[in-house]
Amino acid sequence: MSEFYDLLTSYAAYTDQKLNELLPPRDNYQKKIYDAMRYSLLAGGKRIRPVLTYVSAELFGLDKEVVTPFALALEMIHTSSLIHDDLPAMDNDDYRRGRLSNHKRFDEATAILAGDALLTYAFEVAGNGASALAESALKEGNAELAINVSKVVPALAFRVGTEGMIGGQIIDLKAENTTIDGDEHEALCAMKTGCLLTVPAEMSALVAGRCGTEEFELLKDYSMAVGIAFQVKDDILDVEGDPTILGKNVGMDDADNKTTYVTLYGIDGARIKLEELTARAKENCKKLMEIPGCVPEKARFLYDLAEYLLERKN
Ligand code: GRG
Repeated sequence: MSEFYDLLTSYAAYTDQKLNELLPPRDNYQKKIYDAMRYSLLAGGKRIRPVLTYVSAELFGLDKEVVTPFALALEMIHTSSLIHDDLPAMDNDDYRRGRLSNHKRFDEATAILAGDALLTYAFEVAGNGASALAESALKEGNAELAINVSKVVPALAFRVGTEGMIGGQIIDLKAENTTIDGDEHEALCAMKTGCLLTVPAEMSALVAGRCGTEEFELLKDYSMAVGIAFQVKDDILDVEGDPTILGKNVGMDDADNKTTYVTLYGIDGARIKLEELTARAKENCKKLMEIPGCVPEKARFLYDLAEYLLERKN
C-alpha cells in the first residue's frame, strides 16, 4: 500500500504545481478575484478527480500529460462548486479544506465571483487543451482522433450541468426539510457527486479512442460506484468524522435536516452500502487487470484507490 500512497501523493503534488502555474498571483486592478480563486484552489484538497483523470488515461496507455488540462479544469470546476456550496444561500458552511470558507475569508459577492471565475477559466483551459490535441491529431492525419477530442469539452459540460452536478444540487436543496425516497436520493448522489467522478473515464476514453469498449464500460461503472461510495462516506463522516481532520464542521446535514444515506439507512446501513459499492468497484478492477490493452498496474492503483476512499478520514 505504501507504493500506492507514494503515487497518490505524487499525483496530488503534480496537480498542485500545475494549478499554481496556471493561476499565478496577480497584482493588477482585479487582484482580489485572483486572490480569492487561489485561496480556495490552492488550499489542499485530495485532488481525487484529477487523479482519476490521469489514471484513467494511463490505464489506456496514454501519458498523464495528455489529459492534464482536463484534469486541472475538473479540479477548478470542483473547487468552484465547493465555494458556491458553502455560501449562506446553499449549505452555509464556515470552514472548508481546513480554513475559512471563501465567503468568510473574503465576502459573499467575491466568493460568488471566484466560483464563477474558476468555472469559466476551467472551460478556457479545457478548450485550449482540446484544441491543441485536435491540432496535433490533424497534423498526423488522424481525423477520427480530432473529432473524438472535440467531444471532450461538451462531455465535461454535460456532467457539470442540469443532468449532472448542478442537477444533483437542486435535488439536494429540495432534500433539506423534505424527505425524498431512496431512489431520488440515489439519483441525487449519482448526479451531484458521481458525475464529476465518472467524467474522467469519459474524457480519457475519448482521447484514447476507447469509447464503447468493454474496458471503458468497466471503468465508468467503477467510477460511478466509487462516486456514490464517496457520497456515502461523506454522509458518514458528517456524523462521526473529526472536524480537525476533515477541515470542516460536522453535523451540518443534521442541522439542515437533510435526507442522507445515514437518515435513510442508519449508520450501519450506510456502512454496508459503502462496502457493497467498494466491492463492486474492486471487482471491476480485477476484470480490468485481465483485459489486453489495459495497463494492469493502473487497474491495481484503482483497486487500492477504492480501498483508500472506503477508509478515508477526510
Ligand atoms: C459552480 C458549477 C457550479 C455549481 C454549483 C453548489 C453546487 C452547484 C454543487 C455542489 C456540489 C457538491 C459540493 C458536491 C459534493 C461533492 C463532495 C463529496 C465534495 C467533497 O469532495 P472532496 O472530498 O473534497 O473530494 P476535497 O476538498 O478533498 O477536494
